[in-house]
Amino acid sequence: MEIPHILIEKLASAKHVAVLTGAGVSAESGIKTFRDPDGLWAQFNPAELASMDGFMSNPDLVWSWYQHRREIVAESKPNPGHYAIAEMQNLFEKFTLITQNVDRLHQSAGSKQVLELHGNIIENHCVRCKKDFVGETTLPDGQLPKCSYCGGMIRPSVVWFGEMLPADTLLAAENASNQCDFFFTVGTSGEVYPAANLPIVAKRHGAYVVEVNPNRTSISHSMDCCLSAPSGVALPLILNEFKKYRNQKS
Ligand code: BV8
Ligand code: ZN
Repeated sequence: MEIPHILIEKLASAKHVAVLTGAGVSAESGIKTFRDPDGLWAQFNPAELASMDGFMSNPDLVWSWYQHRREIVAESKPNPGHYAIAEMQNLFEKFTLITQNVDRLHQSAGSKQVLELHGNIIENHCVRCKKDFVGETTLPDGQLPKCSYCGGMIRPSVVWFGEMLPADTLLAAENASNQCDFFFTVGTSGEVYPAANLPIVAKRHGAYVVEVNPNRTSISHSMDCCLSAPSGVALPLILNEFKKYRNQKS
C-alpha cells in the first residue's frame, strides 16, 4: 500500500502528535472488536452487558462475559500496530496516546502514559465501598465475587454506558486533541462519545487528521486522509516511510 507523501511531510513537521485507538487496533492480536459483524456485541446488546443497569440486573452474566474477555486478553499479544505506536512516542516533541481499549496491549507493547478513556479490564473494584481488587477475583467461572470488606459486589473497572469517563483522563485527551498538529484515529468506528468527538476537535483546531481503518466510518468524510488498511500493516509502513524521509532530510 502507498502512504501519501503529504502525510509523511505533515508528520515530519509535526510538533505534537496525538493518537486515538479503538478495538480495531487489537483485532490483529485476536481480540474481537465490538461492532464488526463477528464482534463482541454480535450476540449481545451492549446496554445489557456494558452498563450498570445491565450488571445490577444480571451480575453473573455480565461478570462471566468479562471473565471470558479477560481470558482472551490474557492470551493476546501486541501486534505490529501497537509496536509502531509505542515507537512513535519518542520521535516527536510531544506525543499523546488516547485509547478506548481496555486490554492494556499498548502498555505491553511499551507505550507509556496511556490515556485509558474507558478504564481497563484487568482491575476490579467494589460497587459499594470502591475498594480495588486486582487479580483476587479468579473465582470459578460464573460465581460473582463479593467484597471482603463490605460484602458488596465486585465489578470490572471499565467505564460502562451512562457512566462518566475519568475526568482528568478525558481532560488530558481533550487538551491533546485541541493542541496537537497531527492526529491519528486508528481502529475505531467513531460510534461512542465523548471519544468520537476527539478527531473532530483536532480537525477543528487545524490538525492534520488521518484515519486508519479498513472500513469507512461516520467520521471518514471529515478526515484529511483515510488509509483503508489494517493498522498492523499501515502503521509500521508509515513509521518506515517517516524514518526514511527524516534520514534523507538530515
Ligand atoms: C458518558 C465498556 C456522560 C468497556 C464501552 C454524546 C455525548 C456524551 C455521551 C453520549 C452522547 N451520545 C450518547 C452518549 C452516551 C454513550 C454513547 O456514546 N452511546 C453511543 C452508543 C451512542 N456514551 C457513554 O455512555 C459514555 N459516558 O458519556 O458519560 C453521560 C452520562 C449519561 C448520559 C449522557 C452522558 C461512556 C462510553 C463508554 C462505554 N463503554 N465499553 C468495555 O466493555 O470494553 S464502549 C465500547 O465501544 C468499548 O469501550 C469500545 O472501546 C468503544 C468504542 O468502540 P470501538 O473501539 O470503536 O470498536 P468498534 O467495534 O465500534 O469499531 C472497531 C473498528 O475497527 C471498526 O471501524 C472496524 O472497521 C475497525 N477495524 C477492524 N479491524 C481493524 C480495524 N481497524 C484497524 N485495523 C484493523 N485490523
Ligand atoms: Zn466493598
